Amino acid sequence: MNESLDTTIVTAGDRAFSWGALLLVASMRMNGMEHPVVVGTMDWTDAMKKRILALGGVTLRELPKSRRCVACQKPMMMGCDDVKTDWVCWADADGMFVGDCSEWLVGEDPDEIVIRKYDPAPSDFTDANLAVWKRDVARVCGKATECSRYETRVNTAFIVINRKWKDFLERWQRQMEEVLPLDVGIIMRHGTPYFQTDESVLASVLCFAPDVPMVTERYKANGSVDKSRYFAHFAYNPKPWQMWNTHSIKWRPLIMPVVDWLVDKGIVPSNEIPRSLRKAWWPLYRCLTPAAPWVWRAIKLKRRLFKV
Ligand SMILES: [Mn+2]
Repeated sequence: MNESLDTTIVTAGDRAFSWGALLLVASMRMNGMEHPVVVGTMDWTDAMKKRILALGGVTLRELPKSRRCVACQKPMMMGCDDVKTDWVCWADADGMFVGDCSEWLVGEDPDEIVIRKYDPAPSDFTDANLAVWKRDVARVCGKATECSRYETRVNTAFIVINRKWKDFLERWQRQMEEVLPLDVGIIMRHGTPYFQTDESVLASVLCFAPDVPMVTERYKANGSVDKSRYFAHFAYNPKPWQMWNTHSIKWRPLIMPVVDWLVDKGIVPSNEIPRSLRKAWWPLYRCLTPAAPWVWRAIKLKRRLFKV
């Protein structure tokens, strides 16, 4: 196994994702992954900052105030000065490491970017959208390749890249600033050219920009070579620390040991665990899973309307 610590894990989240980031970093430490971690925070409580710092080897960096979703800060965070190692690994705060994943945190080839390609290509990977990507890449980067390098796009929940690609990270950041609206949320309208925001823009750059790293053909962090060591990504809302949905309940047996570990280590008192992660509340949350997306949307709407 590759025991190299020459990589920094970078993640970020607003207050709503602070519990996700805590679980992510706790899953590393619990599995013996001692790599340095940089966490971008936005409006976190002091208690959450204290908890994540207690895991050791963690640097916090306040994210710039922006109306764009936190995901649009990924390349800036990966390229920031707090990262001192030759490699950097982005891991979404709505994800967790299962087992010791040290081996997947460094690339095999510095010229490659380790990132998962969708297979099959998502429905927004259309000729019309590709034409917009190519036009925008040419406008911002000065030129674009004639044809797309790939026949699908990438997923940005987990990325490993060598820091020699700092200019490329800056180009991804600049491209987002140029093509995404100033107040963009986590996704845009379905079918639009940049529907998946940071993910769509990275795909446009990888497909058409000059001088970019090649996407690896050997993505392993999804358990493809070892089913016991992988990065689990909790797609779909609500997230496990909010409510359980029909997709996420399969992750519960993996998440609960991390919660127990945080309590055992004295990092979080058991009465401060979010209700969805407390065993006593499980029967209720389990009943709610089919309705979770709607219940969660209603709670969020109520919060927005009444500012509670
Ligand atoms: Mn995510």
